[in-house]
Amino acid sequence: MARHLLLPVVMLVISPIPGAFQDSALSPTQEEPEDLDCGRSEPSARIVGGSDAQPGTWPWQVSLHHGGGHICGGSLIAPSWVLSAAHCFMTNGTLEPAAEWSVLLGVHSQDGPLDGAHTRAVAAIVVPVNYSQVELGADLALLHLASPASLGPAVRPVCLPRASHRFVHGTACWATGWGDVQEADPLPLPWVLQEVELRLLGEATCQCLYSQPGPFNLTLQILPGMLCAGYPEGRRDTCQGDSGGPLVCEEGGRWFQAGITSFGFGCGRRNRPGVFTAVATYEAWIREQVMGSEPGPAFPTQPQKPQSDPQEPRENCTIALPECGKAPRPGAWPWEAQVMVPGSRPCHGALVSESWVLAPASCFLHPSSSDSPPRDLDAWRVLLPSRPRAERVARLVQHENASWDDASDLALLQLRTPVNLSAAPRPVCLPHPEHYFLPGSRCRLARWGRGEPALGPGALLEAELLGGWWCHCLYGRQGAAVPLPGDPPHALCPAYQEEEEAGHCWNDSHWSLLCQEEGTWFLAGIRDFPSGCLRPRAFFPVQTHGPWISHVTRGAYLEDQLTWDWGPDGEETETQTCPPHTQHGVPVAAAVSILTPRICHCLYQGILPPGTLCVLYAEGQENRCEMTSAPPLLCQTTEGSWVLVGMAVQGSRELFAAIGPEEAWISQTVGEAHFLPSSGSPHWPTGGSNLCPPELAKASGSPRAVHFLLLLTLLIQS
Ligand code: 4AZ
Repeated sequence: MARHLLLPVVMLVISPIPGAFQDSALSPTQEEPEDLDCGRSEPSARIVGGSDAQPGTWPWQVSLHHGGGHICGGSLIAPSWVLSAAHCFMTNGTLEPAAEWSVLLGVHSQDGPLDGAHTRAVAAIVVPVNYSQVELGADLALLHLASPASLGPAVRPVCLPRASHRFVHGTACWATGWGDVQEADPLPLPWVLQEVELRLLGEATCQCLYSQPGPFNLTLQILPGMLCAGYPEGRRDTCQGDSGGPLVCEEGGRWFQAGITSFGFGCGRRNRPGVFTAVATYEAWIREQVMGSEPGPAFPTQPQKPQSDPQEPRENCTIALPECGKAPRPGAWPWEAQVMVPGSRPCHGALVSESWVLAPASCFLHPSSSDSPPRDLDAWRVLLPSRPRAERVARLVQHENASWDDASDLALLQLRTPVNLSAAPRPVCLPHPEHYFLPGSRCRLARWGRGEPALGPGALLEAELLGGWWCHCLYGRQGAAVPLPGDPPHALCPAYQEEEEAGHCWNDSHWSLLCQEEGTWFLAGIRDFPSGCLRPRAFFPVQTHGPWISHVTRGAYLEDQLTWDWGPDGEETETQTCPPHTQHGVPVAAAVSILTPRICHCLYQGILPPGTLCVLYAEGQENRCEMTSAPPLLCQTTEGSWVLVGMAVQGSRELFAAIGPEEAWISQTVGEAHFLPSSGSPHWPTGGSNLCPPELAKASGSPRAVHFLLLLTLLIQS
């Protein structure tokens, strides 16, 4: 057995199978007797963006059950062998016992009696010993069945490619499975096997696509032994539950298994094609495991070998130009849709795909019978930009919580005929649930729902998104945990400069919030919270509805995050909670101590202009001032008066410009300002000593470290 240790891939076996370890003279390239017909399916004959397969089309597809339910797919490669993915069987680095698994063969729908299907117990599971995690490759497993499958029209093995087999990039192949039809959206009853056509992508293209920006700081290396299939624009893909299932390509009238569904980033996303284990790479390993089995898997010679090694076609990955969210200029929204319902004012919504318009459900709910929308859809029309005629409506789907939850006041209208997407109409991009709109994102308003907006049609309020902490705590409950970046926010707060300058308060909720990332507009929020004139106003986030929208529309433009560089602050994962007394509209204060000029000078290594005040946040208050505008520094005198002592130095939460030196100028400019006698503001001699404790200079910016070092410094001095 020591011989195995010298091989590049060794195996892990949980229950040894006689025969699996026997030496054999069969060389990997030797022709087997053609006793096992493989890769043939009945000529009669989700996966994301797929459709129901016809029974008998994919007779090698098996379902692997554990704990009474479908977990992964697999493929029958010989009467006693099933090929699948290693990650299906590993928990915390250990293989699960084979006895806990069963293999369902010849299944079409997994609901109800499994007519014509049969089950086999698993005698052993074998995984390459160099498998550790999907991203590092070797994600394959062999299952030895306790007894051979009964072959028939619905149960047949697939052909395996030899190591020398070359699948040409761009070839249309098929993936199959019972996996989710969208991210976190399981295949609905009756659980019919799904099929989807995927194109093989070359390694360079795949690597390039995966290098495009995405929501997480994702670096994926496509390794030898992996292959990618899908489309740069996403939409059609494998998903959770399809893992272990086959990706097959037809050649010379036979189906060869090119890949094993392994992983990907999300499902159906643009620039994130599915990653598969390249079966041909593992010919030797597979042969070694199945040695001695009669009949074993078939590795037919490639029917028509490509002339030369397939070159990477000139598919570059510049597709990245999104098809959604591009507007010629702010306010000229190519997705603006007006739904015309006889007898009422137009309702404003947004085009989210070729066939679907998103709009408030409250536009269509009858006030007296709030749950039942009108059914006279024949008379409804939708006006879209640059379309000569109004579109007709085929279907209205309301959000299930629409009638009682303002945050879910949404409906989707399906157009009878899909529109041709071009510069206009063009859909708006929708955010995934974990989209993180960066504080400071540029946002605009777009009309939403029914009614006359208080502002003129030309009003184009530009806003800047405020930080989540501030927004959440202003509108949320005291003591509530603030959602971390990556968790859906409860509210989005844009700050509108024009509104603040104009000093007026427009108070209606006929707006949606559009936010821009790299020139692409996302529908970020709908109708504002009932907030009166409280500013900043808050919108209900759309991102929590992404799964519902993609489930209904099967192809709305849920886009990857385009700006994802959160910087060091964004990586903080500490839970933050709202302070106890957040009253609407009351500014949030944090307790600080003003440091002596010497410590201030030492902390910042003498780079500060004279008169700069340094502060130290009290324990637990470091995160309280997530403010976009400069906070003032106020001190309370012993008599109880509050004195303005400093103004924040831009970009810093620790440094303030002292007001004191500007006293003369302020007095001249604002005659009425009250200045307290000098005791009201701290006065220390300026000019720093050079005697700085060496550690202090390194500690600026880290409140805990400063606390600790200050304590140390004081102890040494005393
Ligand atoms: C999974 O979790 C999974 N889109 C499988 C395939 C893909 C993503 C996830 C590829 O099993």
